[in-house]
Amino acid sequence: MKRIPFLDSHTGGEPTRMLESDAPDLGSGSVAEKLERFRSHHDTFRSQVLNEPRGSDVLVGALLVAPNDPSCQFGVIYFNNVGYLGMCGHGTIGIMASLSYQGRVKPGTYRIETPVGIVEATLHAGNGSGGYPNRVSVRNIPAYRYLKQVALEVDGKTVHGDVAWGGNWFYLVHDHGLEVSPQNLEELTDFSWKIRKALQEAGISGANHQEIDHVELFSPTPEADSRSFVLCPGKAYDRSPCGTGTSAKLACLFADGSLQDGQTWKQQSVVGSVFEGQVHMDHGQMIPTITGEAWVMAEGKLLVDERDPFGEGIRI
Ligand code: PYC
Repeated sequence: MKRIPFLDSHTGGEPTRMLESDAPDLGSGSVAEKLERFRSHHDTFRSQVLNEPRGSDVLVGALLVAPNDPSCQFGVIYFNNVGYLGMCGHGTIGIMASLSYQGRVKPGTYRIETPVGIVEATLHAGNGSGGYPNRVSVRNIPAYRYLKQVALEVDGKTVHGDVAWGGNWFYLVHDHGLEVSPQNLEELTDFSWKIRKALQEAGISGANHQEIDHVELFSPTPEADSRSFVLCPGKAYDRSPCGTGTSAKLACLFADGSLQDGQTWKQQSVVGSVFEGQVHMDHGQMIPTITGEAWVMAEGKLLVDERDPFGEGIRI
């Protein structure tokens, strides 16, 4: 019987499963190199701990690994039901709150090596209702808008979207004509998935031909500066406002002159949770910072019986 310790949290409704011990040995080198070893040689572990029946399509995994950069305290690889993420904003808030719950971090700033660069996570003082500090600001890697208002034919209508990088690639759409509400999740999912496919068919990608695997649909809301529905690569929607998606949004606003250095932007998710975001220019690069709270919700050991026909998780 294999036993894999985990700690689950959620950030604005979006879950993160933090794992560390009893994981495959990914060798030495940078976190980006470890991710490649994970992907090529240990993908079964991803499916085992994240896919049904031990996990679900919504869950994001966060494997803590030793950082290569000596200035970092932690390294992390994020993954989901279909593959791997460059960065994950809600996940970074989630692991900081989880480490805080475990007593491994105190309020202060920590540097974390991810496959796409180093982020800084600040755990704020003050206890959440669980009695541990759980409010976190993530100073992300530089974000930028790559393409502006790219037209796309989807389901007989034309939408326009910016292509932006916030640690993952996003296509950000305002003129979709759909209601961004929890009552409309099926239609939002369906349309966003069609957008994703249409982007592929039209050969529209991020820089260096990288696939745009996240779609964001925005609408106005009286409760924040904007509300969004974010579709993730495995067709699950993000219950949080999406940290990397909010970063991409901030990059577009900043590029349009609609957001100033240091100004706060409140991004609400389709289920109502809110991240606060700001941008700061640093050496000519636009650096987003995202703030939110996470809550621990389960800890234990996943059990994998070697005779279990679904021991490797259900891969679709
Ligand atoms: O918060 O960056 C994020 C994220 C990416 C995918 C799911 N959440």
